Amino acid sequence: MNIAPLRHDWTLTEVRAIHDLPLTDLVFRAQGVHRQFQPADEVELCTLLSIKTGGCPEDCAYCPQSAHYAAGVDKEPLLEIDEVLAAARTAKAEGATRFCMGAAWREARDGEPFDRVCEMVRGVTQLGMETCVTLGMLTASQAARLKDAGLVAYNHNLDTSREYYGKIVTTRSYDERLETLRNVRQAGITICCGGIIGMGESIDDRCAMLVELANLAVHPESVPINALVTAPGTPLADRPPVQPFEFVRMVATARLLMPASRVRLSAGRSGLSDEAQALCLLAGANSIFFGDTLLTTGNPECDHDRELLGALGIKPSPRSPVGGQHVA
Ligand code: SAM
Ligand code: DTB
Ligand code: SF4
Repeated sequence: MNIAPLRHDWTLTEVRAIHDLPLTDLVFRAQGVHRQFQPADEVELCTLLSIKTGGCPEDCAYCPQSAHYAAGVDKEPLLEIDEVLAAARTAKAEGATRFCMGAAWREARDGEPFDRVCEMVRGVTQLGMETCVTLGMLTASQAARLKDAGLVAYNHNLDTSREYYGKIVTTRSYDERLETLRNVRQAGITICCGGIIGMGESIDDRCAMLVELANLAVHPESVPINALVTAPGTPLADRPPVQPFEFVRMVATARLLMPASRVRLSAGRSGLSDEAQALCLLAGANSIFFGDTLLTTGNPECDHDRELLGALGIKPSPRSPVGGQHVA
C-alpha cells in the first residue's frame, strides 16, 4: 500500500473541504490514514497534574486559573517534588504511561521553582514514565535544561487561529507562542500543541488553526484537541457546549493532516457519551487524558475509561521509545 507522505503545505480551502466532507466519508478517510500510520487498537493514557494552580497573570478567556477572573480557583504554591512523584507513581499504577505537569505561569523563570520543576522531570523520568510539562513561555536555555532532565514533551497550545487569538488572549501574542515552540524543537524536545473548540470561533478559525499546526516544519508529535470546559466567572462561562460531531470532525481533520502524530481527545470528554468517544477514536484519536481530574476541572473516572476501552477492545499503548514519531 502506498503511504502518503507527510505534507506541510496545506491551504485553508483544502482543509475546510476535508472538514466539511459528509461525516461518514470524513471518518472513513481518517480511519484509513490512521491505520497506515498508527496501531489501530491502541490509545495512549496520559495523566495530568497541576503542579502550580491558579493566580496566573495571563487573561486567557477560557481559563479558570487566570487571576483576571473570579472562577473560584485559589492560588496555590508550586507543589513539592515528593507530592508530584507520589502522584506520578499512582498514575503509573493506574496504567498511565505519560505524565504531564502543568503550571499556571505566563512563563518559566529561572530560579528555585524552575530548578524544582527540572527535578520533578528527572524523578518522573526515573519512574519510567514519559514526561511532559506545560509552563508557559520558555527560553532556549530553559528548554535545554528540561531536555537534560529527561523531558520528552512540552505542551504549548496555539489554542485557535491567528485571527481569533486576540479575542481570547490579549496578554501575549501568537508569535510568542510560536517562538516558544521553536525553542522547544531546537532543544530536541517533542512538541505537544493543539487547541480548543467551542470558544465562539468560526469553522474557518478551527481549520486555520489546523493549517498552522500542520504547516510547521515538523508536525507536533502530539496534538491535543480540547473542547471548552466552561468555568463560571470566565468570559466564556456561558458558551454553549460543543456538539459531539464537531469534536469528531476536528479529530478526523487533525488525523488526516498529521497522520504520524498522536491526536489526543483532551478536555471536554466528560461531556461526550461513550458512543461519541468511540466515534472520535474511529476518527483517529489515539490518546486521552486519564485521571479523575484534568488540571482544575473534572474528567471521566479511570474505572469508567477502563470499562469503555475494554468494551471497545482497545489496549493502552505501551510507552513509546522517544515519545513520538518521525521526522518529516
Ligand atoms: N499556563 C500554561 C499555558 O497556557 O501554556 C500551561 C497551562 S494551560 C492550563 C494549558 C492549556 O490548557 C491551554 O493552552 C488551553 O489550551 C487548555 N485549557 C485551559 N483551560 C481550558 C478550558 N477551560 N477548556 C479547555 N481547555 C483549556
Ligand atoms: C491541553 O491541551 N489540555 C490540558 C493540557 N493540555 C495541559 C489542560 C486542559 C485544562 C482544562 C481545564 C482545567 O482542568 O483547568
Ligand atoms: Fe495562565 Fe495557561 Fe490559564 Fe492562560 S491557559 S490563564 S497562561 S494557566
